[in-house]
Amino acid sequence: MNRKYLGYLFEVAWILPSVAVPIAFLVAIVITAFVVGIAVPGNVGRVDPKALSTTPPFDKPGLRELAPGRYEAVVTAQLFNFTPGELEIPAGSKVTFIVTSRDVIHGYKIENTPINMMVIPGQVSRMTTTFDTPGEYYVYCHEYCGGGHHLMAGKIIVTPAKTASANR
Ligand SMILES: [Cu+2]
Repeated sequence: MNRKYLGYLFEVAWILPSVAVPIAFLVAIVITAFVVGIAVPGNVGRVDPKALSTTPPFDKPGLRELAPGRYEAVVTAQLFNFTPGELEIPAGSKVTFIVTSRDVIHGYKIENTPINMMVIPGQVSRMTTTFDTPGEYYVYCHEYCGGGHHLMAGKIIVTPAKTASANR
């Protein structure tokens, strides 16, 4: 084997992966877009952040019972608090959080739960979880949003589930 041929092999060893890697990326994009159906947020769940006070459900933020044990929590984030700042939820409830921002990008994270969302003006963030353990859950903004960011917090109070003796 002469030196020239070795040099050629070395060249090919680099050219092949440098062609194969972008092709693999392209295939991954095509699969996620058309087979798995992952896409950037569309028009579904968009709102006008300046018109939240007249746009349902954000015109009435708070907790709504949809069915026994099934709740919907509508929350708005703004500099530097959440509305409502405090929510009381009976233990065992399944809650869907529907959150948007009035001004800049915020975060919505509830400690010890999977709820961890970006809150983007104009976009509605939605996530569901079940609260099994009574107690206080700290809610905080985890996207730096300005001078009062470190004060931007809320609270979820999970109350012990209603006992059988409760009136129906
Ligand atoms: Cu913040």
